[in-house]
This record gives sequence, structure tokens and C-alpha cells, in this order.
Amino acid sequence: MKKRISIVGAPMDLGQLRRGVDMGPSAIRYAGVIERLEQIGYEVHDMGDIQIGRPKLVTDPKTGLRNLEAVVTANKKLAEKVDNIMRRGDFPLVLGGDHSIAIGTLAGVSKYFNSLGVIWYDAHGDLNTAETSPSGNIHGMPLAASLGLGENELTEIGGYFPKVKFENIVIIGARALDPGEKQLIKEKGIKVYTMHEIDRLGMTRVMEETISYLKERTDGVHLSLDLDALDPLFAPGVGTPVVGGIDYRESNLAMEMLAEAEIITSAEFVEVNPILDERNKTGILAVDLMGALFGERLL
Ligand code: B3U
Ligand code: MN
Ligand code: MN
Repeated sequence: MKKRISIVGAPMDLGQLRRGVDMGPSAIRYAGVIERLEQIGYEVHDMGDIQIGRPKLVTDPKTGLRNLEAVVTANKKLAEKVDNIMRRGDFPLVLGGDHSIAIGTLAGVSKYFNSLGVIWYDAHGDLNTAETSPSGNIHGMPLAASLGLGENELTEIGGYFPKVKFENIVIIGARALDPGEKQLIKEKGIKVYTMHEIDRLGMTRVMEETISYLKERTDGVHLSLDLDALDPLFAPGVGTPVVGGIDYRESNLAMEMLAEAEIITSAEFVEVNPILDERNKTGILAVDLMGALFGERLL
């Protein structure tokens, strides 16, 4: 992995309805992310947060989409920041914010690769469009948008699309997929390890398969880690908790295996909501997982 990590916060909470996830970047910083990564041996640059402002909350009466304009504006800013980080040759580490910010992160990184892979570690598929979304919340749409599906305003961020190909995605931890998402997954043959496969195969095999699958076909891999992939027991501070999730040890193992495989070229940790959290448990968890991802050793 690159020796220099540039951190950028995206305090975005407009992609969903629960306020508070805009404080995610602070919670992760307070949990000691910079010190933790420095201790491993990285040079860490904290670039601060992108400005989101306080736009009025709006829902488009035609599409049902919430806060589209504000989400687009913020993602364009994030894409530019991440692009700058890539151009400098640093490793981009983005702190969310709700998951809608993945659109901007991917817009910033994808053009630096011929065939970018994405690991989507999440209880959800985030594969909705305005037509299939049960909520109108854009945090349920970033993977679809990055595949080129949905509103042009979202798919065209960064000036090109798609950011990622269907066959270059691996979803891990899914257990709350909407009907339209299930249909798309089947239609396109997207690779998904639901909780069923994780239970059945074990996390070791899931990660071995994921790593060899992505190594074969990609020249870089973005890790998009939604803390709600983990069970609410370990990650209570998320907007849409879903029982029956991945546990702390499995998730650390997954990160350690990614570190060992040396395939991750950018990462984001999203959906930490300190208002819903218990004494920053979820922020601290995020930093533990980052430690494992960036090669911290137990011995
Ligand atoms: N799939 C649902 C719920 C959801 C998506 N992402 C989160 N929740 N975190 C939706 O609204 O699209
Ligand atoms: Mn998500
Ligand atoms: Mn989720």
C-alpha cells in the first residue's frame, strides 16, 4: 500500500432521513484515526472536510428523490478532492457521511484505473434508482449511480460514466435487499456474498474468493465500507441497522486479509452516526477496522 494516506471528511447527511451522520468524520477523528495510522508507519495528511452547508431539505415531487441538488453539489466537491489525492499519488481515505458520498469518491478514483474493482461491504445493496427506491434516499443508490444507472446528475459526476463495471463488484454482508435490487443482481450476475454465504462458507473463504476474483480482472480495488454491514451489536451508531450482521472478528479478519493481499487502492468508511451511537463505539470500530486494513499486526 502507498506510504502516504490523505484523509478527507464528507459530513453529508442529506442522502437519508436520520440527522447526525454528518458528524461521522468528527467521531472517527476523535476515535484516533490519524494517530492509529501513523503508528503503523504511514504519513497521514488530514485535508479536513468538504463543505456541505445547510441546504433546505427537499423532495422532488416527480421522482421522489430527496435533496438531489445538494447531494450532487457535495459529491462534485468530493470527487475533485479525491482526484487531487490520486494525482499526488497518495492513498485516499474518505470519512462519511452517509453512503451517497461514494458517488464522489468513485468519480475521483476510477479514472486512474483501467478496470477498477469495488468491494461493497454493506447490509444493503445500494443499487436502487428513483424507480426502485422505497424511500427516495440517495444513500440507497450510490452503487447503481456508479454503474451508470439512475439520474444523469448522479451518474455524470466527474464527467464520465460508468465508474465501475457490473462484473468488477463484490457485495459482502447483504441482508436487506429491495425487490428491484434483487432483480438487478440476478439480471446482471453481480457477485454477492449475503449473510447466508458468509455463515455457510465462513469469512476466510468469502475473502479468499473475493480477492482472487478481483485480482483476475481489476488493476485497483476501492473498499466502500458501510458500518451497517456489521451487526448492530457492534455498530449501533448507524441510521439503518439490520440484525444478523457480520461480527467484529469476521470484519477484522476481512480487513487483515485485504491488507495481506495488497489490493486496496482507496477506501471509505461511511454511515457512522454519533447521535445514535453508544459512547462512540461505532467510530472506534471504524478505526479498528482501518487499523486492520492498513496492516496493523496483532503480534
Ligand atoms: N434499501 C433501502 C434502505 C437503505 C439503503 N441503504 C441504507 N438503507 N442504509 C433504501 O432506502 O434504498
Ligand atoms: Mn450503504
Ligand atoms: Mn447499509
